[in-house]
Amino acid sequence: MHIVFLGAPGSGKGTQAQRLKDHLQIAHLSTGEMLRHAEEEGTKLGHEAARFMHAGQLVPDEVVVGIIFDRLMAKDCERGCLLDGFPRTVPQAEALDGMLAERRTPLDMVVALDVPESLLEERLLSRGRADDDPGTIRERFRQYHDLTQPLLDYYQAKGILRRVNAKGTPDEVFDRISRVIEYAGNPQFAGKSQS
Ligand code: B4P
Repeated sequence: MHIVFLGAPGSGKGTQAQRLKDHLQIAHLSTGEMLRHAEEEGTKLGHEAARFMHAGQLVPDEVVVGIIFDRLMAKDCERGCLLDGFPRTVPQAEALDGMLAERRTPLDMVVALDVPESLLEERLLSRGRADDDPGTIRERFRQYHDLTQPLLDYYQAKGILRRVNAKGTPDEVFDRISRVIEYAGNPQFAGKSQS
């Protein structure tokens, strides 16, 4: 099973993907985490990515696509994976389609987390990561609107977009996501969520 988590900065992609991977027993691929790890390790890639992340900008497509391509080839992704924060642009989505078509493993679902922007800013400011200061947050929202939001139409047209209200506690949001996945016929969730 291949699932993409889509949402604005701070919408809870990482928070929810972490929970879901334990239920589905599939790999969790977070491009944000991979890039921050590369920065901590002081690699050339990390150094280059940090310039963009600290400015609130997206890292260039070819860099992120290269990382995901290598990671998708790993053994732990054979049963599928949860993509958290990738794709974030239409060219990234097209590259993912190409990669999955080569493996003959279609993308099953795109879960879009909907949260009002005022709440997002509050969450990010209280998280306090290096890229969470007010100026950087504004730029990250701008990039989201310009480059990532068009993916909602992209996946809607493919019929695999599922929008989830991501306002509320992490438990409440997880319950809604579980229902969406259960509805799509995943047996791991049968009987878990209440309506
Ligand atoms: P990411 O690491 O993906 O970070 P994010 O969008 O800020 O956060 P996320 O939605 O995962 O929110 P989280 O669960 O942490 O990206 C960071 C940067 O990496 C990007 O800006 C970009 O530069 C680069 N990058 C990553 N992928 C890329 C790509 N594909 N292409 C190009 N560049 C890329 O939650 C946020 C906070 O809210 C946390 O403190 C959490 O505890 C809290 N929270 C979560 N759910 C909550 C809830 N329901 N209620 C209250 N608080 C909640």
